[in-house]
Amino acid sequence: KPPPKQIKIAPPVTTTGLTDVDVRSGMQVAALKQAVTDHLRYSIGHPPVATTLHDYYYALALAVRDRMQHRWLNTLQTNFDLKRKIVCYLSAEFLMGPHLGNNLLNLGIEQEARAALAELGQDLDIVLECEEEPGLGNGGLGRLAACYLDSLATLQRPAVGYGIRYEFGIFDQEIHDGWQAEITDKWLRYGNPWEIAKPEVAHYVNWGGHTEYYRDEAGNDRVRWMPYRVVKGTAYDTPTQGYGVNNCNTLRLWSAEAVESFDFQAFNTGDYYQAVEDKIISETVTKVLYPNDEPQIGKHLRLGQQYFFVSCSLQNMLHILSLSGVPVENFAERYAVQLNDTHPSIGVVELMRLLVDERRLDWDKAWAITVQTFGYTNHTLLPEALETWPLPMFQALLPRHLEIIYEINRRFLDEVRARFSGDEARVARMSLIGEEGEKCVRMAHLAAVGSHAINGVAALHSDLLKASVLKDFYEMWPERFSNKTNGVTPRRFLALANPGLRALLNEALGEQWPVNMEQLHQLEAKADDAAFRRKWRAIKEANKKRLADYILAHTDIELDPTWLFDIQVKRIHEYKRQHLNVLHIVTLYRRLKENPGLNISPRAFIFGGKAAPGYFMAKRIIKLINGVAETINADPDVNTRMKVAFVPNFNVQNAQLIYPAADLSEQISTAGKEASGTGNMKFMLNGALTIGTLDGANVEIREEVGAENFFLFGLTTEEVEHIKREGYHPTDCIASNSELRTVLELINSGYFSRGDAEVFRSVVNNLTYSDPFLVLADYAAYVACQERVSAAWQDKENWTRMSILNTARSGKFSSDRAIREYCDEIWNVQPATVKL
Ligand code: GLS
Repeated sequence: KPPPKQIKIAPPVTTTGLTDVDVRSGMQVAALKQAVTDHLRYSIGHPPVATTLHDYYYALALAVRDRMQHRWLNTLQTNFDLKRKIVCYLSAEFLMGPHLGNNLLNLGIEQEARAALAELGQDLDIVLECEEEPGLGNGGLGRLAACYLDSLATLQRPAVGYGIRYEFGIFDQEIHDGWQAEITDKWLRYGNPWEIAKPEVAHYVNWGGHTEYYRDEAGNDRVRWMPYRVVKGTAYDTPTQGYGVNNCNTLRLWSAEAVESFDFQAFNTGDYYQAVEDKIISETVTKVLYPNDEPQIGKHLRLGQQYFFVSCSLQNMLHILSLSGVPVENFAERYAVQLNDTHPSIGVVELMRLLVDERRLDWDKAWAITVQTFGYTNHTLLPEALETWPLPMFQALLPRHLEIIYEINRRFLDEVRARFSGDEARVARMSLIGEEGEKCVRMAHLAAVGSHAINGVAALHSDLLKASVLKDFYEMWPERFSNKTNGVTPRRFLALANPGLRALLNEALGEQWPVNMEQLHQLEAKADDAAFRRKWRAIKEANKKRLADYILAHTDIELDPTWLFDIQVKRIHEYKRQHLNVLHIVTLYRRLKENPGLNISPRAFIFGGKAAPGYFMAKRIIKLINGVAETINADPDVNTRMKVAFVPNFNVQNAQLIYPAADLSEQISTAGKEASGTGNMKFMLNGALTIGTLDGANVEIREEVGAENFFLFGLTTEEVEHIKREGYHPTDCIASNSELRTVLELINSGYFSRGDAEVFRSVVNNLTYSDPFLVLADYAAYVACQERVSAAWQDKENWTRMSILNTARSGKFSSDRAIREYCDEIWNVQPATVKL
């Protein structure tokens, strides 16, 4: 066929005088209004009588996406033209949160959109609430990936986030009679205006079967993988807009589909039902996110998910490389691939397979490219979270990969023996195959061997990594190790979440602080200005009012915004010690009951967080919080001075209401257990004071804000280890502390469970006879520290001073700082300015 004739089409002029170009890309009120109207009519198509609020949300989202599309295409073209190295962030989770508000902010068109909707009789804030957030992550690890995408685009770094398009994200949590109930997250139910399906961008992924050896035309021995099943992965792209720049990067999520042609055999033999069943099996790969945060879940399907998205992503990189005419030998010059924990670490083996089996590179060359390409971030030291896969399961799913692992391991262990001759114990410890008990593949070792850079996520964590789980690897390759303290995006978690504070900061500092957080230091001088402090307090109180309204609407619990808001929101886990918080609450409750005249600072204790559905103790802790809340909130002797609320379904959307409303941030994990934490940073940014242990990034938060502005308590990592080594007996803590004993007895008696003494027996017994996270060992120090908090709260002016200093000194915890460090020290990726 001859190529289509080139014709020039004049942009049509609409009745409002806007050109079509303006309607698709104009940033003014009139263009946005016309765009919303057009999308209502042409993309959604409900008659006016049937138009819903959600339709307005959808139409505005599409209008915003059009504006991003324009920037996105320019970004892709610029990156292509400049031949820049690209960051590929491989993550099984991206907890993006609602897009619309953030995209309006990053494009700088919030006011315009608000005005456009107002002209259509709609309120932007109400329309924003219609968005169903994509909860494609469990907690900190997935949200970190989302913050990093925001910073990569804002810092103009070419980047792609590669992950999985789960049909069901993290479950929605409801509270029924104090217990957590899990509801399927049908986030795609009403469509997703942010993604663009790319059915033509597809890759095929093999599963199972066996391998065959053959000799190629040149006489070289080669391996062919004869799979049992082939699954097709198709791309869904979500543009991620940088703040105040034109750069708009890509989040590319893969969705699994059946390969029709693969089923022909079944169709032809008339086995239609078998063919349909195969289709269903293929499509389950990307059905659901596993709702476990820290502990690994050793499920066959989970390994399948990991391999599926990693294989699609690497094939995609190779494909784009060849489209660009770049030889495969230059792969590592064009791509910096980061492994977000071990979940994508099968990528090390898959890249070797693609290079050696499919591109026919020789092993040494392929290995050099692989190690140069990958970086590995470790996010946890908890032993139960370190991924290993039983050999039989691994072999059944990925037979070729196991062979490659054996070869990597053989060469690697030779190296170990050459360096540490005679040390066979070390060889066994470092092997990619674990042989004590059931044989398994150790994914952290694979990631460490296959990466040129290995990092932890806070200074303390990176040090512990070198001293514990990766000690042998540190001794082998000290130059590979570094620390990259986590960060959070100040755009979403300050500018968007806290509009009151944003306005005050703009007034005090100008409008550059969201991209230059070091400027916040200028606030330090304002901390001594009484008028500024008054404004600061008014903003905090308005935020507390906003949260109190939300909590009232969702729990029927009424909180007084003048009280101290003491908040702990995060996944429920024993190491995070929500139950330590509860012990303090019950202590305070008892003190008030015994001594009604006691002078305490009135406090609202607020909790939020999901428990893994199979985590027995975490679910009891939720019930305990709700049981204590029910009793206290109903007790007129105390409920004018203390109340407890559990916010159901903690997610990114309500987090944006919660962080700005906090006076006190609870960061009370057992020292040495929380790798970093990022909630701690979001609270600090919004002017909360921290009560915390020397764990994760708390250490650096305290360093930045100054010891006098941080409530420190508890055992240090060394003390924790020492006590554990010596043999820890929680009963000793109880014997020496009568108040603690009474508190535990009260909980055990059924007092907080309507007389049913069974409900919390397991929690109390666990603390009494085992207490793996030293809750009781830290109890007395925690209660004493909380008394210091109460005393400090009495001095409003000084509290406000400390609050201002927290925000003023939070600049280090911007994800921009973290991403600059990754770009400069691991990825070697330069900015590319995008012009329209
Ligand atoms: C986590 C850690 O538990 C957090 O401390 C850390 O802040 C986060 C991001 O680095 O990663 N690891 C994990 O498996 N889930 C997390 O949230």
